[in-house]
Amino acid sequence: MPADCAGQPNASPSQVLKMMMTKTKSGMSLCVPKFILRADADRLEAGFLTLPWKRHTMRIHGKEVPVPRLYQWMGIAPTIYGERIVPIEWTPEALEVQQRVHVATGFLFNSLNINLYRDHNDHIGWHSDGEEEGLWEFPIASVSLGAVRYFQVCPYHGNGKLKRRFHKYFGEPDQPVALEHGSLVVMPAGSQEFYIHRLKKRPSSTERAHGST
Ligand SMILES: O=C(O)CCC(=O)C(=O)O
Repeated sequence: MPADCAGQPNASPSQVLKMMMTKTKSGMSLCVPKFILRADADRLEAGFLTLPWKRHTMRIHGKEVPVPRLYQWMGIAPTIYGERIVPIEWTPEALEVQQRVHVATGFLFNSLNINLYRDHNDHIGWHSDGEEEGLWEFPIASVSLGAVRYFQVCPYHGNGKLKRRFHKYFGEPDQPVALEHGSLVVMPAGSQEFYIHRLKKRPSSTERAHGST
């Protein structure tokens, strides 16, 4: 059974910041199911759904294959799948999420990647967020809006470049965690080096979009 998103919802911002920045070998340091309450989460979701969505492609066996989700980016832009991302202007909804996460965690995130999973088939497989993006050094906070989807982390013991192919380097995956409408999950600083993560397909669901910022 997937786990419910349970965490340390009553921790103070300074305790949360410490959990986010200590480079303990933990895949997920914080999970708050009702981080944003229903009415505000609905409003934010409606605003994000109007973004001019884009789609990455990745090269697999010499072919360009579309990534099964849409994205947008605000703030400091990285290179992803070999493509230099062109960020768009921060929207009011994005600034609000940045501010809410800042208040809750004490950390002012400088960029926002927004993913739209259009239906139960959209997903992202096992990966970690890139060393070249500087993300191994910083925590990653993820706010979810829309249909519930399941997020999972797994210890990883190999050389970063071999991540996608060599399951022999994977440890035992944690229980998948339900990302509810308005929930917050944090992967702590340094976790990307030792953990991989994924957002699973949800074949039995008929619900529509899930977005993560
Ligand atoms: O959308 C999510 O919750 C996961 C996103 C993710 O793993 C990524 O974009 O690297």
